[in-house]
Amino acid sequence: MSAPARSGMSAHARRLVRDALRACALACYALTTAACTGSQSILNPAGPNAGNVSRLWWLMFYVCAAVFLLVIAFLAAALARTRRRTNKLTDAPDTEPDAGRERRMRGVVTGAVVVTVIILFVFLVASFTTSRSLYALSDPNNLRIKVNGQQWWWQVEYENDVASQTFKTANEIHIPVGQTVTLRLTSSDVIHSFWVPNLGGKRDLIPGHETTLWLKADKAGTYRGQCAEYCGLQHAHMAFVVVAEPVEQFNAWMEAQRRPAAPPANAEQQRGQQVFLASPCVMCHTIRGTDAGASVAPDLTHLASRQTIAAGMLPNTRGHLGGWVSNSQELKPGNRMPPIPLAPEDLQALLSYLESLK
Ligand code: HEC
Ligand SMILES: [Cu+2]
Repeated sequence: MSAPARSGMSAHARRLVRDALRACALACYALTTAACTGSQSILNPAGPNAGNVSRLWWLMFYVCAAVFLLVIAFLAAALARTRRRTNKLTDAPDTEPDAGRERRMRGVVTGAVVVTVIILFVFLVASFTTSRSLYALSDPNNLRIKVNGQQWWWQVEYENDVASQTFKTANEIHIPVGQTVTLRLTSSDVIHSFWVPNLGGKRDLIPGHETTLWLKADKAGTYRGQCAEYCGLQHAHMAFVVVAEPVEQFNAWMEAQRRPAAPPANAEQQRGQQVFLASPCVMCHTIRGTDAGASVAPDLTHLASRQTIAAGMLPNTRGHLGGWVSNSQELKPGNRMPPIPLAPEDLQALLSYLESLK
C-alpha cells in the first residue's frame, strides 16, 4: 500500500527538479542567443552607462543562478535521503542520535543566513556604485537636448545659446558618437520615463520638475527607446530611436534640421502645402518657413527625414503616412490627433508635400 504512494511522490519530486532545471537551461539559452544582440537590450551595451548597468545585471544573474542551482541540488539531495531513510526504517530503526542531527541542522541554517547577508550586502554596494557611476558623465559643456514627454510622443529640442541655432524635432534623437549629451527631461501631462536600454538607465519625466540624464554612445548605431512608466492608453506606442553617428555626419544632420522646410518643388506639392495651411493641421503642428507655428504636436519641418511616425509605431512610408493623416484614431486609438476628412486628391497632394519635407 505504502510503496506505490512513496514512489509516486518521488516521481513527482523528480519531475519538479527536472522542470526547474529545464526552465533554467531555457532561460540561459534565450539570454545568450536573443537578448545580447538587440537594438533595445541592456545586454548589448553601446556606452559607458549601459556598460555599468549590464555589469550589475550580470553579477546579479550569476549569483542568483548559483543560489538557484544550489537550492535545487539541496532539494534533490534531501529528497533522495528521505527516501533512503524511509526504506531503512522498515528494516531497522534510524540509529543517528537526535542531538547530532540538531547540531548539524543549526550549522547549516546559520551558514545559509550568513551567506545570504553577505550576498545582499554585495548587491547593495554594487548597485550603489553603479548608481553613482551614472552621474559621472555630467559636464556643463555637454551638448544639451531637451526632451519633453507628452501623451504619447516625444518632443526633442536641441538647445543652443544662440536662439536661431535651436530647433525642434520629434521621436528621433541624433547624437554624436563618443560625446556625452545632457538630456533635460520634462513632461507636460503625466509622468513618463525615458529609457534607451543600450545606452543607459531609466529616468522619469515629471510634470513641473526637470530631471537630467547623461548619455554617451561608444558605438555608432540606431538604438530603440521606449517610455518605461505607464502613462495611459497608448503608453506601449510611445517609443523613439536614438541614432548615434560619427561627428561629421551628426553635424551635417544638425545643419539640415536647423534649416526651414524646403519650399514646394512642383504644382502637386504646392497644392499639398495649401491643403495643409488651410486645414486644422496648423492649429497643432509647426512647419518652419510657413505660417504653421503651433507646438502641441510633432514639428513636421523635416518629417520625411525621420525613420518612423507616431512615436516609433509605423515606418515612415507614404502608405502609413496616408493611413495616419486620414484617420490616425484607427491606428493609434485615443491619440491627440483628431480625424480630419480630406478629399482624396487633397490627401494625395498633402502626402506629396509631407514626403518632400526632407
Ligand atoms: C488637435 C491637434 C492636431 C491636429 C489638428 C493635427 N494633428 Fe497631426 N498630430 C497631432 C499629435 C498630438 C500627434 C502625435 C500623435 C502621437 O504620436 O501620439 C500628431 C502626429 C502627426 C504626424 C506624425 C508625426 C510624427 O513624427 O510622428 C503627422 C504626419 C501629422 N500629425 C500630420 C497632420 C496633418 C497633415 C494634419 C492636418 C490634416 C494634422 N496632423 C492635424 C496633433 C494634431
Ligand atoms: Cu508611458
